[in-house]
Amino acid sequence: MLIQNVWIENATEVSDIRVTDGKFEEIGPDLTPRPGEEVLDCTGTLVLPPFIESHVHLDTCLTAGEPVWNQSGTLFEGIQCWAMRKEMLSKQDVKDRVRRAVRMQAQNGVQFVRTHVDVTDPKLTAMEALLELREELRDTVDIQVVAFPQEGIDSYPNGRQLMEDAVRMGADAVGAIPHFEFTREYAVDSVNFAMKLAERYDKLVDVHCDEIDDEQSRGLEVLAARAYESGLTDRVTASHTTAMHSYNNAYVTKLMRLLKLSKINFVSNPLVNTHLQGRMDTYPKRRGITRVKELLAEGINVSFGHDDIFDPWYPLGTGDMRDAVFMGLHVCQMMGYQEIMDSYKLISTNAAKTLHLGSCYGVRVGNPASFLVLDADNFYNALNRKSEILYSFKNGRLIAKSAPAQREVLF
Ligand code: 17E
Ligand code: FE2
Repeated sequence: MLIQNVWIENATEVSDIRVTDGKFEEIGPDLTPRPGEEVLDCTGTLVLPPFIESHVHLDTCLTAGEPVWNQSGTLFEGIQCWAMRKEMLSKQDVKDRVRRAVRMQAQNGVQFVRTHVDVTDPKLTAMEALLELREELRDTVDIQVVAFPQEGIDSYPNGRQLMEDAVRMGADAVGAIPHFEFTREYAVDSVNFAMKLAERYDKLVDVHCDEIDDEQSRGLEVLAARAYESGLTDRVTASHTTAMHSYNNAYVTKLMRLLKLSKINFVSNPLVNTHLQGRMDTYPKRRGITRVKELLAEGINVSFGHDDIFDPWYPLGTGDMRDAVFMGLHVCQMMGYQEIMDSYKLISTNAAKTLHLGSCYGVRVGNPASFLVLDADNFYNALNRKSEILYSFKNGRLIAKSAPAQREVLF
């Protein structure tokens, strides 16, 4: 197949792309169609690597209001609501919801997903469902599963054993939630436990770290120190880190050295943490988003996640990663021309590093032909105009398409 006349990742010159046997065979200007080759004229469109959801909770998706709505809008009431819904879980229920959510994501150009799955459940129902879905859906979406202890590791009955069980069942990554543990001592111990577990089973690490407006929440320094000392380095990710918003600048300056040494990745979730954080503030209200701009300026890898699709922590969402980018650019004040232009990397290239997808991700000759075609000339305009994703190809196969909406102004 020959895809003609596209701008690849904001390039100013157009290229053609030849896809053969599910791989990028050739990329360059004016490729000549071969006899009998399918030709797709994409003049005026933008090609990007597929979008990556680097942080979502698929097990909780599409459950908002069941059985009760989160009235306060806090993380902690969300955890209570979910604890009630968790009692009603069946594997079928989880699978039905996740299949629907994955289709919503696919419609929005998502081809890779890292999902946290709550393992503070003696039956590990959601974990079992997600591991089965990871296999069932593997032709359309690559799913990474994190064993996520929503109600704590050391503060939940049998928490350590449940974590290890989930890893033995086949989770790809180990989580933790230090800011939710009963004490600071538990917080530190739980991070140490998670890191050791990951080392023992050769897993990645992704910790819900300091998702609270408490400037005293210092799980991040523990995680980064262990990542550095253990050599796990960029296999480790700190998600949320919203307390960093409230840290004093002297501490952040000191911390930044360790963060750089540690090589850990960060995932920020601008939609959800704008909504959940600052809830105990009067005015002024803190935004509670981690210091994305400053981390990026230090050369630290940061991606954006959506975090939730219509669940106890977030009542909206269609699985569109561009919503997370749109919100993130605003609240992080990253609205320079080049920042907007490059912002697709927060849901593609940077996220690929976090997920450890390796060099086979990206629009390059020899790689699997996974890419998006957007109805725009560059990402700045695509984001601003909410341009359609015309095609989503995965390994050379079309998995989603849409046509630009017909709109008329009648004056
Ligand atoms: N659980 C949690 O601890 N934090 C979140 N942001 C979500 C679930 C969505
Ligand atoms: Fe999360």
